[in-house]
Amino acid sequence: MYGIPASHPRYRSLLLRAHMAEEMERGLIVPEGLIAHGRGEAFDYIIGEKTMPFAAKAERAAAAHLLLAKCPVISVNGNVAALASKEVATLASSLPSLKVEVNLFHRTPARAELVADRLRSAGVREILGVHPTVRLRGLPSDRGWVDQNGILVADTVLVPLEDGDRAKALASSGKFVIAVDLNPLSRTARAADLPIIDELKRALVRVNSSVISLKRRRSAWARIVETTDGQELRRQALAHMADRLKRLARGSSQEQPPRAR
Ligand code: PTJ
Repeated sequence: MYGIPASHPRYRSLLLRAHMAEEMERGLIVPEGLIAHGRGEAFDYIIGEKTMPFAAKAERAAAAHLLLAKCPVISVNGNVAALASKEVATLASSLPSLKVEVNLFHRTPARAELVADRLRSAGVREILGVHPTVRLRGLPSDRGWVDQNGILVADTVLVPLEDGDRAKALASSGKFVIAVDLNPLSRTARAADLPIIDELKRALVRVNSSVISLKRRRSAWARIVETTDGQELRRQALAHMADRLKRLARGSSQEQPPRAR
């Protein structure tokens, strides 16, 4: 596909890049979105391109938080729509209280419609944020435009591939912020109450499985939430990356950089 030989050791990664480039040509993602994707790839390369225990724990805790929330919202930008619309739709159908809201940094009415169309084709029934009328306090960029029935009144917001200013503004307005970001050093990961240091698609699949398995175990939700320290999990991600790099630098045969995906 895309003229990339299937035998290439980084075939899946190259395929995904070609898909993202195509999404940029369609206008779903912005050129800056390609840069953000490349940054994510670099961090995932260091992590080892798989979900590590600190992420698995955060994903389970995210499910418990979303189940406990009165008004949970997932915020969707261009990159999220291009990478994981299907996973967003699956999560929204497993958790009917979850609202799906389009929120863009580089907002144009046409892009907001494109993101909404992509979500609709993936199976999301109700999409907020396409014509937002209110602003979130403390956020001067276009990300400040929010839906009065969504992020404005949300108590818990899941913000994948986010910008630090917005994560901070959401947290300062009293919302519980769950971020998905492969970069544990980002301002978003540092500002979030619960940073999930994992790749977006892997993270959403696991949050969804945990929602399904925890749905009937209401008594477990509060305990999971109380025993999870998001910032401690972020520090564990950093420690894992530092250890892995040290092992690789020593030439450990057990720890090869990722190859085929
Ligand atoms: O669609 P728009 O207009 O709202 O713009 C979206 C972008 C992505 C351009 C905007 O949000 C942006 O500039 O994001 P940043 O500040 O570059 O942050 C994106 C973060 O997501 C970076 O820290 C990346 O490491 C991380 N990231 C990239 N791809 C993935 C990821 N994290 C998890 N999974 C990924 N697939």
